[in-house]
Amino acid sequence: MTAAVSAVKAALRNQAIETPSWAYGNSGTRFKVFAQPGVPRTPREKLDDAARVHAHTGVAPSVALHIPWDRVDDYAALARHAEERGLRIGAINANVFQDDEYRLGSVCHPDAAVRRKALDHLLECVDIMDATGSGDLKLWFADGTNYPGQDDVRARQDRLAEALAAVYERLGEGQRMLLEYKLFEPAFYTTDVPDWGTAYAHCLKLGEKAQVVVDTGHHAPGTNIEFIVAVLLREGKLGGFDFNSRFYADDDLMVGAADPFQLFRIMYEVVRGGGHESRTAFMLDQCHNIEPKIPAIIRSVMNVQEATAKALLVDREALSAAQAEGDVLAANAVLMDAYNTDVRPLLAEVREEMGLDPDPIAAYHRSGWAERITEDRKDGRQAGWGA
Ligand code: PSV
Ligand code: MN
Ligand code: MN
Repeated sequence: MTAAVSAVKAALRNQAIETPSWAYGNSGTRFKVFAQPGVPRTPREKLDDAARVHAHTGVAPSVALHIPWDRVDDYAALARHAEERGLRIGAINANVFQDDEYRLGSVCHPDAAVRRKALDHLLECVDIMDATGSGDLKLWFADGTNYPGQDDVRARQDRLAEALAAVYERLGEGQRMLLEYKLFEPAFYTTDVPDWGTAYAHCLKLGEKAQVVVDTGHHAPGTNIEFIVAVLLREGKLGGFDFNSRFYADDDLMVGAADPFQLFRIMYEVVRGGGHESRTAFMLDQCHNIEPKIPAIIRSVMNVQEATAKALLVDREALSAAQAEGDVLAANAVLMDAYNTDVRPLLAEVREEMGLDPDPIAAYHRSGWAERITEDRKDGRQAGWGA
């Protein structure tokens, strides 16, 4: 094995892909949620399922929580439950979009009492980080307006900045605030954090513990996401990803399903910028509405691994030489050679070296877990959107 291949394998072994607790629960569109047999009823059961994903892939050691969807009385006990299964609690996602009071927004709401309620929730999420050992607070705001003139756009930015500063102050040693942007939805005219520029401007003012999250589904069609990734990494402001696929808007389909070439281009910029060796968080943010959830999450983890492997295989020396010579076709060919490499045998080897089955999905199907949870979880209310 050449030194280069062993370095690629080491990077693949060390990659950590975070799975979202909500992907294990029932989800759907605004038209229908199709319940599936065996779906978890509690945050603990979501962790039990996440442990199966980690057991078969070896690279999914943390689980993001969404509060209040994953509200429990004792968060330290929940973290212990994770630990006993070889997992840890990942990003705490604050949810300030589901209560009736948030009709006109949360931290940007015109009424100070609603803003206070939202801020209290964000601060509670930092308490939960303390209790679970989580290092990341993930903030996505559904705030915005539907009609021109509805509210003062600049005043809303001031309110946002005020809330973010209060949360930032509360962060402890080693804790980060990850600010997510989204082009539109649920607001249709203005969104208060619509793009990476707005998120970056707020994070820059706050300080080094504040970084931007790139959710791959949150851009206008045709946006060059890898360029955003390159710029944010260069500025030390790429906190992480919410990975998923989109064909139209925020589709939340499996990452790498719609456009594996885009995922490769993103991962190449991550590798190029050293993001795979830094604290950049590789999180999934997906919903599995019609497909079985655990195998879909395993497939998603594998898709990220495949794109990463291809990005790591790019011959950087040959690429730099072609770029320096202005040889457009040769430079493009270096990237395409890596993209067109079948990395599945390499990843199968990596898994075998980790003591895993080379085919995680087949191993999951053989494990009997799906049959077991279908039987064990017949009673009670399944977890799903809003629960
Ligand atoms: C919003 O569309 C979002 O991407 C945010 O990350 C939320 O936390 C998540 O979806 C909820 O599914
Ligand atoms: Mn997201
Ligand atoms: Mn989204």
